[in-house]
Amino acid sequence: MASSLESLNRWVEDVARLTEASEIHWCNGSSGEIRLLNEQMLANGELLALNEQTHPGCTLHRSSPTDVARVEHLTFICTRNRDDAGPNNHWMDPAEAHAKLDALFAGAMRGRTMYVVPYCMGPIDSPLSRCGVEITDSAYVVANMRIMTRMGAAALSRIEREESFVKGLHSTGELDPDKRFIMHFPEELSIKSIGSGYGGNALLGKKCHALRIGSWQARSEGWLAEHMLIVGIQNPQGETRYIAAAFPSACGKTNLAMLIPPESYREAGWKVWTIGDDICWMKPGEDGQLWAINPEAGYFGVAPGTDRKTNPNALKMIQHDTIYTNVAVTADNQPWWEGLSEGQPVTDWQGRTYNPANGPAAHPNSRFTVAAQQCPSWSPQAEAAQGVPISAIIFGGRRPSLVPLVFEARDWAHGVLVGAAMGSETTAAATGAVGVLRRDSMAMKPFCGYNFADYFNHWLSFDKPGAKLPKIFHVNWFRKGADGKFLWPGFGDNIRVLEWILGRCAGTAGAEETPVGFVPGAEDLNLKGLAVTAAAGRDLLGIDRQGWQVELAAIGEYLDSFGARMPQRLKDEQRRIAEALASVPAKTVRAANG
Ligand code: OXD
Ligand code: MN
Repeated sequence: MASSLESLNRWVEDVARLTEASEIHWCNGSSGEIRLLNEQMLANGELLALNEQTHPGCTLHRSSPTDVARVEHLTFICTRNRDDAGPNNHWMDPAEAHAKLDALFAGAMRGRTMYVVPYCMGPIDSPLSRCGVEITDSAYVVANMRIMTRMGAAALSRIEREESFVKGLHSTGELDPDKRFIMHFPEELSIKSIGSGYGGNALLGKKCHALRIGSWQARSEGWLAEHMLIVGIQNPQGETRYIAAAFPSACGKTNLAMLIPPESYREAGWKVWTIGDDICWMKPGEDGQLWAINPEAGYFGVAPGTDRKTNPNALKMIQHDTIYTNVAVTADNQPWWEGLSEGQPVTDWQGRTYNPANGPAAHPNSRFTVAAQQCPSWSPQAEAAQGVPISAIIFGGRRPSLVPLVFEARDWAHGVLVGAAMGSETTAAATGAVGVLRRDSMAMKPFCGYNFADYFNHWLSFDKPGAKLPKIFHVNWFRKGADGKFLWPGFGDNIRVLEWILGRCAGTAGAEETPVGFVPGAEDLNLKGLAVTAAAGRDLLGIDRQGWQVELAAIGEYLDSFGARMPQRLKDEQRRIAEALASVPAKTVRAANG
């Protein structure tokens, strides 16, 4: 018996019998254990050593070329009632899903070691944290889980104390895309994933547990599991305020979480602290504020584009003790990816001699896995059991037109609508039509474990007497001018927008009231030292009434697409804004405190 928890032992035995694993290894998370696993993987080629002088402790994993990303079309939410999964998810009946997957798991670990990985999502002593156990036949998954979660003996003790955990069963199977499924059973708090060794499909603590099962748990227990970064902004007075922000992919979440302020701000005493770059769990505290933790202990970040200029903190962070996946390597065995200004690739992500005719040297979704504490801007508050109080929630998307640089929702219900309506426009850089808007409510489209209509209702439910909820904002770093160029410099200068946001929270920053929300006037934002012309400023902060009327109609259609479960309060909010746009004269009203 490996645990004092009978239900855990029984499950492990059942899985071992079904999969015919040749050995069972209970992971304790010790440094000796990981050293041995790494030695084994280096010996069998699952990991390759990188240049020990320039990148001490770093290794490279090359995945199967057909197994390089999350597979949304093979990801299912299996609830008894199909409507509980909602139109935002692929659904399968739980009995059918279990039968299908158990047939694939039968004998899947023959000749393989089955690792039992107890883990805790969040600080080990936090009441906000939740635990799980992943069974996997991949040593690479174990090594990644050890970085991304609090894994091992301490997590097992908590599981035994609480007698409750999320069950995740994973096998790389045959790595056959036709036999690949990521199934979630929220009513049973369990996950079954087979046929992929890729991060989001195989590190079950991350998207599967912390978001899909987590969002379900959060609804039943009164908290929120969100696809958000958490960042602390320290002002010149030495006060730190925390912001949680949701963006769809390719909108700079990791960069914002690790932002380095421009020199003038640094000299004035501004500092940015990183708590998390991908997932945020928030719960109302006794004081009515939302308190947040990052359930993860590491970053599983996209390598391409990471450079001294875009994210110097990230580049420093991944210089040592990092697992790289599907990057290219240089002649002297250093990791390399597109967008890295130093070095030249000689071997591509598939291990072939680099030839530009074969496409990029590093896979566009190549990754680094690294402990959060290695980030130069890592905040010790990331370990705080009570979490950090959230002053502002930001939603954002890539909107080349219409949507201003920043606006503030007038209240919580309006903010929920802003999050529900969130989306990104496709650009010329991607295949397909340009300027097509894809709605991705709260950046949770691939990750919400239940019906979006119920999810919006859950968000609305936080607005109750005694609640001291954060203010909600929308930002758009990607607004373009008539010449097709970005109007806003972005990156470190985004702190100027965060300063306004925190000023609004403190009641010190001015704004103009418009039908779509509170927008800063040019004089309300610190633009000192920026080459933003007055005309660009007007474009960045202006409200095009006609354009917004079209947008509101589209938002109304989107809400209606969820049918009868869509909360009336959200529809009323959409109607209120549509009516205000139709009736309010184009002039705006100044408001110091909103
Ligand atoms: C994602 C990720 O795909 O964080 O959102 O990996
Ligand atoms: Mn993510």
